[in-house]
Amino acid sequence: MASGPGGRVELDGMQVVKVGTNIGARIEGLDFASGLHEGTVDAVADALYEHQVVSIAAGAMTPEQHLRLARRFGALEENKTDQFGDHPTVPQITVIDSEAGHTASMWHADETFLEHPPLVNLLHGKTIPSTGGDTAFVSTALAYEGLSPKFQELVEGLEAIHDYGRLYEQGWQRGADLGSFVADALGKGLIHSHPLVRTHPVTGRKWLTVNPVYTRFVRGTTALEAKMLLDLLLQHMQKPEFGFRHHWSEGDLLIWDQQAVQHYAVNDAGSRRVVHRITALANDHTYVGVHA
Ligand SMILES: O=C(O)CCC(=O)C(=O)O
Repeated sequence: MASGPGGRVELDGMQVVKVGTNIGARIEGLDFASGLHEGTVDAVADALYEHQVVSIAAGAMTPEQHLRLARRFGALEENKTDQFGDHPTVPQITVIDSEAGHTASMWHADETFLEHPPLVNLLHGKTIPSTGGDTAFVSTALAYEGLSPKFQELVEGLEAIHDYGRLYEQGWQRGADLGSFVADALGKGLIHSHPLVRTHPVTGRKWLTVNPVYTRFVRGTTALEAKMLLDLLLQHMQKPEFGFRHHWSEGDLLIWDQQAVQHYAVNDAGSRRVVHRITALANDHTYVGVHA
């Protein structure tokens, strides 16, 4: 591996180019058509952990190539969500199609109501809109590092409850008729307590786990304290300096580290947008997904 000008790192023709000051890199020089060597796949993983979000011009990457790269990061989730679509032949691929009304225009980390939430998402851009439809990110690691030492100390000892029902509760609150969905979601028992601060197993960086979609309350605090604390942390996380926005080109493969960022699918596509998603879980866990 060699370092070149402009912060570039090269391995077997692969180049990593920073595209955001604090997070985000573009991987260039890979030829998906001829297949990736094991060392190159590892170098993609290294780039991901360093930059938190990476994109690659993957062209007409096949589902098999998509699956192979995703397996580098863990066991693959099988899609069973009522919010997105199924792939006709590959159960691990989730189809997100704006024409079918699929959207995830809210800040979130995926499935944090699980004991072991997903680790990495890999989205392949199949149909890209003429304008809009970006995917936006904020770094939960930078957000932690941006807190004052006194606040870091305060949040380190706390745990929060994340639950699947909260997703529907928010829709219900906005006026959609989702009361029965909340009851159904709560009945599934998809609810877990997580420390507010976790340490990334690869990078060793600390990151904030709370997100506006699934985090319900902070344990051992009053309702007002929990509300104020969550509001403060979630607002703090939105500092533009912690963020990065990917503007899609057809064939892009966008990979992000769920233990380092939260994401938001900007719902302003000027024409149809279709992306195919694969989600990697920790290797010793399997889960049939239900959510956004
Ligand atoms: O469509 C996107 O850009 C992101 C979709 C999303 O939120 C997800 O995969 O969890």
